[in-house]
Amino acid sequence: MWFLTIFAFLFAVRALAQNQTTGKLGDAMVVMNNPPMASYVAMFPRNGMSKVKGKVTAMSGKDGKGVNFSLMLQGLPKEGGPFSFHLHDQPVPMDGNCTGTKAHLDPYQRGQTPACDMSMPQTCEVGDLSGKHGKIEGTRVSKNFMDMYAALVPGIGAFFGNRSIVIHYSNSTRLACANFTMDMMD
Ligand SMILES: *[C@@H]1O[C@H](CO)[C@@H](O)[C@H](O)[C@H]1NC(C)=O
Ligand SMILES: *[C@@H]1O[C@H](CO)[C@@H](O)[C@H](O)[C@H]1NC(C)=O
Ligand SMILES: *[C@@H]1O[C@H](CO)[C@@H](O)[C@H](O)[C@H]1NC(C)=O
Ligand SMILES: *[C@@H]1O[C@H](CO)[C@@H](O)[C@H](O)[C@H]1NC(C)=O
Ligand SMILES: *[C@@H]1O[C@H](CO)[C@@H](O)[C@H](O)[C@H]1NC(C)=O
Ligand SMILES: *[C@@H]1O[C@H](CO)[C@@H](O)[C@H](O)[C@H]1NC(C)=O
Ligand SMILES: [Cu+2]
Repeated sequence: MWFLTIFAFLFAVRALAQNQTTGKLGDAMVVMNNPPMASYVAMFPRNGMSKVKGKVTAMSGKDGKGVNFSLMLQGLPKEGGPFSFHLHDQPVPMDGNCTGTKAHLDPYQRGQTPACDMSMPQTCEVGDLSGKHGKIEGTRVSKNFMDMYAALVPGIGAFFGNRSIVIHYSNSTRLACANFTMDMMD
C-alpha cells in the first residue's frame, strides 16, 4: 500500500515539474535595483471607449526591491468579470485602441499557457499581474501588492515605465487600457 502512496506522490511531483513553465530565457529575476522613489502612474479617464476611471500607481519598493502596485479603479462593468490585468508590451496607440498594446510583457519568453501558478511567480510572465496577484472583481476596486519581477529601472526587458496596463473581461476581451507615465506628483 505504502509504495502506491509514494508512487502517487512521485507522479504528482513529476506532473507539477512538467507544468512548471519557465521562460525560454529562464525564470524571471527579482529586481533589486529599482531607482529609489521612482513612481509611475497609469490614468484611466472615463471616455468614449471605456467607463473605467481611476489609476494604477507603481512605486519602487523599499531599498529598490520590487515594485509596489496600487490599483484604484471604479466604473468596472457589473457583468463579465472577474477581470484579469496585465502589463502589456507596447503603449496604447493615440486612438486608445487597446489591441495596439500587443502581447503581455514577457521578457523571458514564457508564453501564456499553461496558466501562471501563483505559488511560483518567477515562472510566470512578468506582465501577468493578475496571474501572480489575483484577478479583480466588482465595480470598484482598491488593491495593493508587491511584485518582485516587474522593473522601474530602464534598460532591461522587465521595465514597464514606457508601456501600458490592460484590463480584460473573463473571456479575455480587452476592456480598458492606459499608458504608464512617470509620476511627477511627489
Ligand atoms: C498540468 O497541466 C495539465 C494540462 O496541461 C493539467 O491537466 C494538470 O492538472 C496540471 N497539473 C498541475 C499539477 O497543475
Ligand atoms: C505600498 O504603498 C501603499 C501606499 O500606496 C502603502 O500603504 C503600502 O504599505 C505599501 N506596501 C509596501 C509593502 O510597502
Ligand atoms: C466578452 O464579454 C463581454 C462582457 O460580457 C462582451 O461584451 C464581449 O462581447 C465578449 N467578447 C467575446 C469575444 O465574446
Ligand atoms: C501612449 O504613449 C505613446 C508613447 O509615448 C503615445 O504615442 C500614445 O499617444 C499614448 N497613448 C495615449 C492614449 O495617450
Ligand atoms: C483596434 O485595432 C484592431 C487591430 O489593429 C482593429 O482590428 C480594430 O478594428 C480596432 N478597433 C477599433 C474600435 O478601432
Ligand atoms: C521600453 O524600454 C525598454 C527598456 O528600456 C526597451 O527595451 C523597450 O524597447 C521600450 N519599449 C517601448 C515600447 O518603447
Ligand atoms: Cu492583458
